[in-house]
Amino acid sequence: MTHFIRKALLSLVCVLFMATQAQAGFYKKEYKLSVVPGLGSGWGMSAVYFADLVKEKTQGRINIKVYAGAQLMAGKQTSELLLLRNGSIDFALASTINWSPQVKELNLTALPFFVANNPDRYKAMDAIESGKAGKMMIEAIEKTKVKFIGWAENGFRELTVSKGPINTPDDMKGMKLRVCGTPIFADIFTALGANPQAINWSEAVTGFQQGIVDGQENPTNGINIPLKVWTWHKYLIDWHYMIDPLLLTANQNVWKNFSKEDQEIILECAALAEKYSKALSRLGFDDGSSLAYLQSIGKVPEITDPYKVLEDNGMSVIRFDEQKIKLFYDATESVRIKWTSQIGEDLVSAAQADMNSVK
Ligand code: X2X
Repeated sequence: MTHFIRKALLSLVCVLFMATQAQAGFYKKEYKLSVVPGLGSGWGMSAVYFADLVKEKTQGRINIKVYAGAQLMAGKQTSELLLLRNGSIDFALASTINWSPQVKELNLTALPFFVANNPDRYKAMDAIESGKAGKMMIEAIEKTKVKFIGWAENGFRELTVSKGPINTPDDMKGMKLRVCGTPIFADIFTALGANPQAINWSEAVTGFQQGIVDGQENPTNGINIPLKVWTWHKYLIDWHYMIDPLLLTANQNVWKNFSKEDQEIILECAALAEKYSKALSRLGFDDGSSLAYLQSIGKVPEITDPYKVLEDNGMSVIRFDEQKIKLFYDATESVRIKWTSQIGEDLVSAAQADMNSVK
């Protein structure tokens, strides 16, 4: 009898154990989070911030390690989505730019002079993400069977060049510019008369060192400053021609294996990471709210005045006024038309409506 009870109890314990596991799944010792640039970039810092928060708030149950420098995809940044889908990568803090070859909707914010063509470019970006257009983008991402967890930000992309200044599209004639291997970039820079060169980020710096290209475009706080871009380029064209939102995402099976409670915690951490990431990206370019936020969480970075740092390091910053923007806007009209039909008229109109609602 005792033997029978003991056996029954043992079975019961086994069943209960299996039930909890079925609900929550087995957790891996380490989850790999992919990031294309280095750990010193705003992007890398945001990824580490997120991973640290998750570890702390799950009391170590979920241990995410950030793999920077595109190392999980051997440098080939446009294969990140595929690797996340097939489970080689567990999490990604990914750029729309690197996924847009596969998810056409993600070209939306790469439409030239589209988001920044608003009185407050940051408000316009936030309105898209929290509006109808953002919802449509998330649906497009989740159709590829990855879990969308939250937004973050690489930033508005500014041009840096070794030869300058650039004031009109004519000044860009024949310039060799490094771009990522995503088709809309080739179209934009070809329309402006330049000579775009598709080079993975992992090889781009060598290209700058060797002078293979005359310039490149990337966000100032997130990439250009940490990279010390002034080492090779003397001009920064502050034109905000497009913005690069980041997508915090997870492999679908990895996500499903987490308990409901842990999923909630991850989403909370993602919301905090979004605030941190946006503040890093916008610091020195907005009305001061990014600085105030970073102060409130005790994470003010060393550099708070990006224009001063660029100039102190010998760069000429060419700020584009409305008149100059108009020249570049007109020169890229054909790109907006072509890519609006690729992205989908409905999505582009939804984004326009979202942005208009905060004008
Ligand atoms: O390749 C780039 O320029 C970078 C680092 O910004 C992205 O991955 C989109």
